[in-house]
Amino acid sequence: MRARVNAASPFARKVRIVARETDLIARIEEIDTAVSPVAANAELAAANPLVKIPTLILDDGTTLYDSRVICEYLDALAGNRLFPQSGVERWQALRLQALCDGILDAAVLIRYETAVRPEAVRWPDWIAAQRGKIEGGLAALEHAQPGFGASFGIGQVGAACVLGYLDFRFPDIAWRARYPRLEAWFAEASKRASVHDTAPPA
Ligand SMILES: N[C@@H](CCC(=O)N[C@@H](CS)C(=O)NCC(=O)O)C(=O)O
Repeated sequence: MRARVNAASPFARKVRIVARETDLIARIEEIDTAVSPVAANAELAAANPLVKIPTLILDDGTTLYDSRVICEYLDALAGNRLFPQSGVERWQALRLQALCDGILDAAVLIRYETAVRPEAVRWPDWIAAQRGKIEGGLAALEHAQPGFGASFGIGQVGAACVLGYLDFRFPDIAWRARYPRLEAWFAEASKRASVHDTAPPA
């Protein structure tokens, strides 16, 4: 399998962590792929009409996207270690994943608004509203459902990607000052090889 990813992408990091947690990494070639929301990468476009990473290309040429689909596919291949298969645990895990993906959506939108959109047409209200979603999401994560810290499943994969991305792109958010439980949890989670080895560039 080939995975189109890059070291800065928090969504790609979800897949990179899952590939390591499931021990499938030896079967996956990670291909560093540059993306821009305003300049389509032609090679990536051939595999994914949405021109986004992560994209997984299976050995038979089938492509899978987005991060949720790829993570669950890899986990199924490995015998379901990270996605509970049924019951309340499954919905809690999927909701936690959705919460983390939503925080990342808001953060990536701010990143594009501030790093890609020309300064003359930036929209401060838009940035503030997305920032509000990040704060609301972090508060919900801090008080997440019972069991958040007790295991490492797809929700926790997402949380590690959120906190790592905020440290990488938005140090001004200084989330540790307001979310002590997340701080303690992330310190522990960062010791996992899958999290440590996929950290964004310093
Ligand atoms: N919902 C998607 C989001 C993926 C995404 O937004 N990836 C970004 C990089 S972090 C991307 O490829 N952006 C290029 C673009 O928006 O055209 C997923 O979970 O995989």
